[in-house]
Amino acid sequence: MVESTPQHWPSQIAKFSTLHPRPEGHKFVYGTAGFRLLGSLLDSVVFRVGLLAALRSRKLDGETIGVMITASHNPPDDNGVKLIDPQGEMLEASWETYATRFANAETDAELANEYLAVAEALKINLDGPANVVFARDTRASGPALVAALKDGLQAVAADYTDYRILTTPQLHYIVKCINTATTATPYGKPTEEGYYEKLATAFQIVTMGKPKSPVITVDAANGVGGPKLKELARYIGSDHIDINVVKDKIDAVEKLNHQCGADFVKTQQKLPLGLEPAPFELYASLDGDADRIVFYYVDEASKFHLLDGDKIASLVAMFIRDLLAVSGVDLQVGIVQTAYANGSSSKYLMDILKVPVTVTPTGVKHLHHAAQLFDIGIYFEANGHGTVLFSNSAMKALESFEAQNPGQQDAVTTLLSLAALINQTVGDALSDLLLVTAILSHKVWGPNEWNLAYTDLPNRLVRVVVKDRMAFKTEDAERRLVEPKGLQAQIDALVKKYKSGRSFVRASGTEDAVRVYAEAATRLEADELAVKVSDLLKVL
Ligand code: NG1
Ligand code: ZN
Repeated sequence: MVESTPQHWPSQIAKFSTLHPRPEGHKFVYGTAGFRLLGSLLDSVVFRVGLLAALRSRKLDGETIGVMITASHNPPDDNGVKLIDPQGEMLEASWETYATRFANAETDAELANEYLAVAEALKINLDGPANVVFARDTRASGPALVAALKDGLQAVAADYTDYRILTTPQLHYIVKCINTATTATPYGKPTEEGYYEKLATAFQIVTMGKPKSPVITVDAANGVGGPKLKELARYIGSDHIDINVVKDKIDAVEKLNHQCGADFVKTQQKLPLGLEPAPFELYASLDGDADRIVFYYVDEASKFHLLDGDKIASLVAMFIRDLLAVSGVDLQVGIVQTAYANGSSSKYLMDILKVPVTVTPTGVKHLHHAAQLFDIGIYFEANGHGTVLFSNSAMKALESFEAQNPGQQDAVTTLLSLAALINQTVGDALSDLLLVTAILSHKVWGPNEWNLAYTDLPNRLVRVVVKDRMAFKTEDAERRLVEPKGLQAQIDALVKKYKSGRSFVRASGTEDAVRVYAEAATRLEADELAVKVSDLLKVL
């Protein structure tokens, strides 16, 4: 019997918590991707996230909070959990601390006390309603973690809906739909079907009268994106789009992200295992929860060409800038990148397209917030996670614009449909796939024409395991090290020796390691610089 009145919750939390014991000696941290580690270590964490989600909803007068269980591009045995705020955004930063505190409470009683302490400190009315929705990806550890989450929600009498298996961006979409349902600008129908209908309709409008793009082959990383993309393509119809999904074995759980998927292709800079591409045809890879996408193709000499997040951002920036110029609507477009953006892309965006570029620390929340400062903010991480945000005032300007000629009208209609096509909550591989396809069909471009905008500087990303990654402190959007002292000067001295050289070191937010990034004029030099900077870390 579960008690629904707040005075019973401390004892109820403690009681339920005994079913979800905290693994000893483990320190959990809510990082840029929420909690992420071996699925077998997550049971207590997910139970406690259930408690926190309910508390967050009560703090916000019953607005719906999302909980996504996924470890994205990580190996199949990992899992993770993160919270989604009411507008479909990442959890507000100040609550990451509470998440970490809950996860690390030593005893069941201490956990119950933490709960009351946070409720009191934030003056949360525990008699108020709590609404939570959740979903998971295809990992084997998912169902048991969902059971733990439900226990957490029941312990504090939260109302919840289980959306079962979804991509991460689909759950973000649903959260925003629920919380905007009764407002003047409802985002859409809060169902998986509603998501497909919205994207399919927008895609059909954006591409109306344009030639259908040639087939795109999509590697779904053997994850949740496979079946969802097929469903989306069905809604759009084969008259409008031709998508061939490969690596779609969601039942072979050990194959998830294994030698395929967006992270593999981006970091290895090569094709997914077993893919035999036809020259100049477009290919794409999703990650395990379908919030990242990268594109690629091979030329007549079978040379591999990657079209990553920077190339996507550049294509989209060019397209939107040109549409705005034709429409005559005066809106400011801006780009947000991280230090991992290829130097050539930033140069192209600033010098050729003449759009302002902001650089933020790694982590989608930073990019998202910076993009909100523009009328139309385009943000992409080089790894393929990104989206385009249309501000409320941009939407109003477009909706109320009185076109003087059919050309202007067309451009405004396309811009408005883009706003519907592009997921406004978070980077979304399926939505981004449609966005790129639509632009290529407008331009009648293949991947080669797209790739011509600029030539990437050869680059290398290396993961280095160190004794204490927390010793690495950065400034200037993570581009320079402040600590360990003296290291940045050594990096600078190395970089100076390479033409177009650039390198930086930062601690990963998702793994116990630091990352070294290096780029230079040639492949050989980029590799050498990466090795030399990595060697500096080995002596620490
Ligand atoms: P960390 O582990 O902090 O480098 C990685 C990605 C981020 C972001 C997060 C969340 C790189 C270099 N880093 O972060 O961009 O996507 O994972 O998944 O790609
Ligand atoms: Zn992901």
